[in-house]
Amino acid sequence: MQQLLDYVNDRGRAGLEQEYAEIRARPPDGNFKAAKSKNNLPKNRYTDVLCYDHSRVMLAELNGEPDSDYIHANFVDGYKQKNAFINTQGPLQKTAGDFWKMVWEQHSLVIVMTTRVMERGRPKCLQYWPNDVDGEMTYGDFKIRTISIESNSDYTLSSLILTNLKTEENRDVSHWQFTSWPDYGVPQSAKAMIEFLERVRVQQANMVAALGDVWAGHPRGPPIIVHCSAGIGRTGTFCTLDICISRLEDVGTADIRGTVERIRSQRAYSIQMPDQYVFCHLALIEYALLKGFLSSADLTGFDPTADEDSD
Ligand code: PTR
Ligand code: PTR
Repeated sequence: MQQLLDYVNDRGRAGLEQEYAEIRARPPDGNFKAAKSKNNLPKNRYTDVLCYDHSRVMLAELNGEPDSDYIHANFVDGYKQKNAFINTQGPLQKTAGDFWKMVWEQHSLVIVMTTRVMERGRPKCLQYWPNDVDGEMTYGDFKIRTISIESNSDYTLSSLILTNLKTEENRDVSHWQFTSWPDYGVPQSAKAMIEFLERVRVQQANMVAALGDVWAGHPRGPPIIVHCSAGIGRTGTFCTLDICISRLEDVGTADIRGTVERIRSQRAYSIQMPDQYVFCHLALIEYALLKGFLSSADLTGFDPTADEDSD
């Protein structure tokens, strides 16, 4: 981990921002054919944020409905785990039925949302789940009921029951909304984000374990769905941190740049702001300190903001 400290110290904030600019300057490496098809254009929240073909999540097609397999969502690998995540945009009124269909078809148990529904007076995401206990909503073939809510200053956890109205089957889904992360920005402190992330992992592990044999061959279970508004900036930052923390726990090293590049190869444009790229470094250092991979003595002379105003 000393390596990460040296890396950040050598570059300073300006150097990391430069590194991010290099990553971002690379053109997307893949096609966006499905996202650009005439039927699908209205299903994209932002016209300038498209969804790769090669990693997209396909919905079971509806007979006679062209392009009904499309949703703005991509599989993203985790640390030594293929398709650990599905990164997606915040559902729109016209895509909320598709969103819940995806949750159902992929057997997802946990949804992570890193945006608020409205930010600075603008809609960022549909209120696609009931935000009151016993509230119910229906989208397409799915009914969603909220059975409990736990709120604190940085995040809200809602326990939901998802019902497939066609088969009348019920499933538990756990919804985790991080509420103190501004779009185009970073959380004020990494602590809350780290706690959030750890609780999300424990939740996924508990839900997978509770299903017993169902996930026997895949002990880490189905993909965790992660979304913000566009599903690239904050979503990409969350996944970067999760992957880097897993690597740190496993082999004690960090590879933030490589992680961001890999995520971007599956979910185009992931990590939207230089600040978010810098945040990944600082948050990982904070995590390393919290968990004893680094001691405060290691931080003597560490000043990532040193180059802040140098150019
Ligand atoms: N067209 C939007 C823009 O003007 O920036 C696209 C966009 C929106 C991109 C939000 C990123 C956004 O952030 P996030 O992925 O964190 O929701
Ligand atoms: N409105 C967004 C922005 O300007 O950041 C839309 C956008 C998103 C534009 C991604 C370009 C993007 O690609 P890249 O991250 O590769 O520059």
